[in-house]
Amino acid sequence: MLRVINYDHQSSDPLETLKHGLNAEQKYLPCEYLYDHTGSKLFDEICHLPEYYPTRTEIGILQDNLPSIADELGPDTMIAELGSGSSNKTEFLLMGLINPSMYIPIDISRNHLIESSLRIKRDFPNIEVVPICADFHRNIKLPIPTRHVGKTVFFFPGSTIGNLQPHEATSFLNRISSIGGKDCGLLIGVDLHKDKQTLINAYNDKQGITAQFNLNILSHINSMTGSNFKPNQFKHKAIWNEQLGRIEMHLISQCKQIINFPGSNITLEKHETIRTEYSYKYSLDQFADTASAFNVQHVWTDRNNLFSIQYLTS
Ligand code: AVJ
Repeated sequence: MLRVINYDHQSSDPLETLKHGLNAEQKYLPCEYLYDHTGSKLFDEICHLPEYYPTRTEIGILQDNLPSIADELGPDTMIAELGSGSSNKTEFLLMGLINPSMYIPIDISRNHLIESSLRIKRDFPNIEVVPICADFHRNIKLPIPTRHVGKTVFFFPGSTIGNLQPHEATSFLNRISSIGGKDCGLLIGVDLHKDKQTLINAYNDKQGITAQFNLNILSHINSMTGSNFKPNQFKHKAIWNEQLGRIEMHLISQCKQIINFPGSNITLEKHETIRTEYSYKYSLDQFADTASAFNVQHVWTDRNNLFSIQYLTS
């Protein structure tokens, strides 16, 4: 039996949010719309690309440092994973920890959530698995454990934090710390600054999978709203914004075009862009400042300092 905790958030009208972004001075679409069924499959492909270093580097750091990570987190932990998806990295973590007592995957996608919860339950019969179906950007409460547990530790891998602007990341982590209550921990994957070419290549792969992933957001918006974006009238571009320390993904309009969008038409000039994602990269100092609700306890990196896994406590 799997007990699923559900949140039906009165989320703000998605049409209004999309319309707002498409009428802004720099047009944008919220990056969560990259992940419909096709988008999630393309993202899985991205994670295996030779140019896309984050996934394999993060898994390597996790595997190479399990005893040290387990030692920092302590025994009997309750692990709450933010945006658990298919919980791919979780198994490595749970395998290394000392007698973890509870696993709480939190994800908006019900199918992913149930499928991965059942898998973790089967593979770790001593761990109580209590999935929460919710948007972790909204307010949620963690279940009260049925047996004595050690620390409550949020697991937030993948450098998903990089999608937020640093000031948004600060308030997001503040909120996470208050959900966790006093003395909670955060085990987080944070992508690091590095040479420009490595960054550009990671978001402009040779096979064009990232381009497909980016363009797919338009098909997703079309099927959600009935709009008529023509993906072949756009080109993918990812740039490194040196000053702000972030990769920006854009879709460049190849001609002047007018899109029918429910309630309003959207005019795009030739070469005008729609921004679809930020991916911020951090120095260790910058991240410590950004995560001001927490204190950094330990940072693990790979030998090339491409990526970090960090343990922080409130
Ligand atoms: C999952 C948000 C961390 O920013 O690297 C990969 C998403 N976008 N290629 C990232 C992504 C383009 C990824 N995050």
